[in-house]
Amino acid sequence: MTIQDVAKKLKEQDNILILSHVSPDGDTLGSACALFRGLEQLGKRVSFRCGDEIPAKYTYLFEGLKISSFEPDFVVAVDAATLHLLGDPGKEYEGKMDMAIDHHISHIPFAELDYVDHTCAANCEIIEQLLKAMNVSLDEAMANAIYTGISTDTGCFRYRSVTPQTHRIAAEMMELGADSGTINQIMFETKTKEQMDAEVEAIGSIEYLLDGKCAMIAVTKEMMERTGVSDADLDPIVAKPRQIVGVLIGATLKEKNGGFKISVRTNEPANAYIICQKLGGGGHKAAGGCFVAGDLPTARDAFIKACEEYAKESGL
Ligand SMILES: [Mn+2]
Repeated sequence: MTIQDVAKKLKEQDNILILSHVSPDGDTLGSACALFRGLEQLGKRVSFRCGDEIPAKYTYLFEGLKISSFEPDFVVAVDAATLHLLGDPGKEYEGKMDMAIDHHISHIPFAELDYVDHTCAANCEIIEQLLKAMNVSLDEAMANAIYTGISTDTGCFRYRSVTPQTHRIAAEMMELGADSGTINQIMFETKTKEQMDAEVEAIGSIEYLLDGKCAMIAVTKEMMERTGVSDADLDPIVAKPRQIVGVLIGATLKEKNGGFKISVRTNEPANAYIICQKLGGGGHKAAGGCFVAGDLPTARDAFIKACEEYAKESGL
């Protein structure tokens, strides 16, 4: 299926619901908001849902959008690698999902039509191509949304997933009026005091494994409650362990829903995707995630075992 086919299919629809994944990030929300605006420009009735609350820092993406609820004829998920990642709305439309647009190499098909391009650093790169294929005239709000997705999913253009295309699309969005300076300041240079307190504590919990090739930090519910930090505010912390010289595998264990969500970030040649797969998760080469039920020692042990197994197999 080509992007033209996706465009044609969407253009045939009139009542469309867009779904973003849970723990929403700039890419899933940027994708949803840009697509929402594009479809509205084409005269479609559009709605949006996300299984989690939208963090306040993304409010600008939704400016001027009227999100009403109606019975959709067509449901499309953006930036979601699995049905499970869509949370409650995903459960509701299980088996009735019409389209999924995604860029994760670990994507497990769950919709009637799956369009996956894992050469894109951000799902918003696909959305930009899709809007053009639908002959949408991109406006400033769409440009801000697409820029946000690209910038946030690439750690502000630092990750290895970035390609010349990534920069070209971002540059084009700037030409259309995307406020890159403000967006990047909000996303990368702004912290709440609670966030800073939680980061200090989390970094204090650092442990080194595999002769220093793996660094691990943990965030417990108790720590989150005591510092008052929100779940979403902890996202930037997952980049920290990998920043240490000699560390190939950086992991952050965050307590959630009766267990620990493990976010893995790797340096070459380590592969986050393979490690996370061992624990039922997925992701990309440099970034992956998985979930282990139980208390901190259980999650820690499971992760260490997965890393040791991976190190043996790969000769890390
Ligand atoms: Mn993404």
